[in-house]
Amino acid sequence: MARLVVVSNRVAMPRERLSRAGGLAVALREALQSQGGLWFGWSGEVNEQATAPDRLAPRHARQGRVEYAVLDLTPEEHRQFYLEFANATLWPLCHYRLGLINFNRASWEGYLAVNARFAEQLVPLLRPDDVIWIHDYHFIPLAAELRRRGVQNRIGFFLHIPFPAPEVLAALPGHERLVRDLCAYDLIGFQTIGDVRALSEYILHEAGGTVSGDLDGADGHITAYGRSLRIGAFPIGIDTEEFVRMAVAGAGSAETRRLTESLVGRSLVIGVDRLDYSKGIPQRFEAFHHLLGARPEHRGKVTFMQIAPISRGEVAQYRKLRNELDGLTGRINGKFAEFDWVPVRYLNKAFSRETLAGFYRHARVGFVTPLRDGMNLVAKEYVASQDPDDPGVLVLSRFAGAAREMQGALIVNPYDSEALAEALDRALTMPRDERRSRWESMMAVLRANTITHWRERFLSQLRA
Ligand code: ADQ
Repeated sequence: MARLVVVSNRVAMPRERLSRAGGLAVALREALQSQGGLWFGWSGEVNEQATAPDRLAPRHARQGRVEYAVLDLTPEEHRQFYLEFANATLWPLCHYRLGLINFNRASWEGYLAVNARFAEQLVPLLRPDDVIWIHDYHFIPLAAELRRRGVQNRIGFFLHIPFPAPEVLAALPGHERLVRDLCAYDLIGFQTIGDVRALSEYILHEAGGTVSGDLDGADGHITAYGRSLRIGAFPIGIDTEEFVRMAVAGAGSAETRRLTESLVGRSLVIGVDRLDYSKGIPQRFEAFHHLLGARPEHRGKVTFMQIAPISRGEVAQYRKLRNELDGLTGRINGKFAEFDWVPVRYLNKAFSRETLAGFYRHARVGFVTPLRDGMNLVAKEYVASQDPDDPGVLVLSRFAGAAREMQGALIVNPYDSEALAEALDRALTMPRDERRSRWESMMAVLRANTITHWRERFLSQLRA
């Protein structure tokens, strides 16, 4: 079988512990191991000494059948490509937050230049029959840069975050170039049919291209800019059985026991996210505030625990969110806490996946309220971690990609804090039979669409 080449912004190097790296890294590494391959991307390092990018050669490692090649960024590349264009322009754009976009031409040029440099340094490592799989918004132009350098291999792209509607995308100066470059791929995979439709609309109405085939069946065809390619929805999954196993093990861990003891019989509502404004965390806090105000019977009986490690701390919008949440925590606890009960526990730290699984299993409610999310794996992990006999309830935003599959959840509008509070009340008082039947329907989906299925579906489509 032809070699697989994976390109992603962060590469999980051989020595990195995968318990921290997460399900996606494990799935990609498995695919590379089984057929042999190369994993290429940013090392995660900024080389302070390097001012000229062309002097930064890739660093190589090898483990089993997998080769790794990673590149450092110069301080300027890191700022323009990563902090500014990827995370302060594309990220808010794709999450429908036009008001948060920070666009400047220098960072756009920097983004294109890093993609060109990565292409330049990847080309000599490629073999003619390699199948190339590029991940996420950092590398949209990479295939086009490879094509400019004569690469004719199959190249697939998977976007982990939402693809915005054309009216939103058109707010980005340079959107034409971005979509034209996107069409250099042979297959584009999105999380949901909504994202597929958004690109199709753009192709039809902005690019003057054509769209045909079965969009719902993940077999769409587009022609535009002199190229023809396939598009489809490939909703990402989790390693469901591994989560079931971890949740059982995690539930018996010292941490989960300490958590359970500290709750002294109170119900737990849990939120777990990177600290990101797309996740709707302030709305969640407001909803809990509403619940305690409108439903006094829950006071002293429910604890809300939000786990949110700091992410992208160098970007201004993220610092602002942090201040907002610090304020909300203080306000809610100041108003409702008793000498023996604190309503909100807010933690800026990460936990191992096993500990999280144990916490999820103990939580009566999984509270997942993003304002926009490509998929949201926490929602799936929460469901997989439940005790089949006495499962908790998932309260899930309609704007998470996961809402299309997790129909057994209480689906909510995260902008409506009062409705969120009502959903929390309903979840906290839901009879066991209803919890079970909802959980079983979601678990069936998680067993049918694991992360391994996702990877294999995408790769077989790319090879076909
Ligand atoms: P993210 O925005 O990072 O991913 P998500 O899908 O929720 O969002 O994945 C987060 C992962 O990190 C989960 O596996 C979760 O368990 C883990 N995690 C979160 N908080 C943690 C904590 N405090 N400690 C330890 N682990 C934690 C992007 C897109 C999503 C899409 C994924 C995968 O934004 O929409 O689902 O990629 O495609």
